[in-house]
Amino acid sequence: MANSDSTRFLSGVIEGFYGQPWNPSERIELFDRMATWGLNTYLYAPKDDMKHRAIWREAYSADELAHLEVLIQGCQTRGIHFIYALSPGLDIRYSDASELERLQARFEQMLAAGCDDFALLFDDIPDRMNAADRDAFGSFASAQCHIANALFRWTRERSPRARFLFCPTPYCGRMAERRLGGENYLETIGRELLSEIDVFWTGPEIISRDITVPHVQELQRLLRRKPLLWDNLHANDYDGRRFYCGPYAGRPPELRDAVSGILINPNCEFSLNFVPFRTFAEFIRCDGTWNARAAYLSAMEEWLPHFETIGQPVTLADLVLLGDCYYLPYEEGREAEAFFERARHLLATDPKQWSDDAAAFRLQSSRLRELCVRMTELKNRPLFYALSRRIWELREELDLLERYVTTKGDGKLPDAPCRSDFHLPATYRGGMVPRLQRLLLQHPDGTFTLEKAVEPRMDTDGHR
Ligand code: GDL
Repeated sequence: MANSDSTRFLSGVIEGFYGQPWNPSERIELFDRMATWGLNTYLYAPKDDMKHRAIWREAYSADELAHLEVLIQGCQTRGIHFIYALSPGLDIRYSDASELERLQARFEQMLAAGCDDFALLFDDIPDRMNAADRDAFGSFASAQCHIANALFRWTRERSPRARFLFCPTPYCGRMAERRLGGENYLETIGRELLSEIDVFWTGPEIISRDITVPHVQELQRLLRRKPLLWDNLHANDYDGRRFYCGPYAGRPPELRDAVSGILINPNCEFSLNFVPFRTFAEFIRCDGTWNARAAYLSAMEEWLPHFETIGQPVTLADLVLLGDCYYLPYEEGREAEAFFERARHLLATDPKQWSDDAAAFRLQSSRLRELCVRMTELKNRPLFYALSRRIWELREELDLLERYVTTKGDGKLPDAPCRSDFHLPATYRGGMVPRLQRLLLQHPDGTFTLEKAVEPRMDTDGHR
């Protein structure tokens, strides 16, 4: 691409999650927002575009290519890097020279479509080598460097200022500690991967709560280059019940100087990413301190017009309350957390100690519940469809809690147990997954034990 720049700080979005890829109009809307908000990179890497990963050797059809061309042009006219990624790691034979030719053929097609910048991703692949590859290269890291370097050189001959990105097999601190990819994997990458190639990293974890400057500086020493962050903070492909519309948080602004760029891989549902994109763009250009909550509140104000309804309007206070219930992976928003604590207090204490708590709880709960219902009136239907199943579930839980608190407050427990005609066994919290979830109990330190109900019963002498 004419304005491609091999040293520019990359900031932007990775479409890099599992599940249904975004559609053409969502991607163009993304580019518009990125251009307005000053983000410069879009990485095309949807795990379930089959030709990106599962059948990476197959070329795109004319129709598919036409769509990609529109995207490439859409980026170019807005001054955004369009980077095309392939993930051949599921079944590539590193020592077979014809595999490199296949990768080249795939890039060739994309070069012809106007793409200049590329990525080769080796995340989430089997952590073992076949015998021929082991004999040829000795290690996973060497095999991957060999193929990436060869492809990089080939690409630069055709696109001299191409940006070229690489995702290692261990791509976070925890994976490196577990020696994923083999001994000295990252050291080998640092030594053998050409220095012009950027290396992705997701932080201490796949989903990192915090990413500090010392953490990436330590990695920089191993990799012999500044890492490029692949930030999964707002990704929700690993849990279908959640989404994250909280702010970009847990990363200090100084981090920007310690990395070669930051790209965020967000919620699968495009329409739920307004606040993540907006706050991330603010973070990229902020100077000095970063106030995540203030950035969230201001982005929520900008998001509010998307919540126009055919009936009673949604207010900013409503939206913040709802957004706080779907904030960040490790943290609820302030109002949701306070609401949760109040509910917990009511369940744990005697009604005599409640004073105004029950009334306050009921008021807030019914407000939230009513808000969930009002979402059905949203004019923006894609936004409603993205929300609907999750907020339906929230509504059901609120309804049940209100019933329980009322029964408890009336002093009817335990003689007249709490029941609800809307929360019946099997249709409520039923199904194989919730049943399996109930078998094991996870503790705050991450360990698992048997749920009480399935622990082997003790005999009368205390033996199992
Ligand atoms: C991952 C995957 C990513 C996925 C994310 C969240 C990387 C490099 N790869 O491990 O595709 O969306 O977790 O589930 O992050």
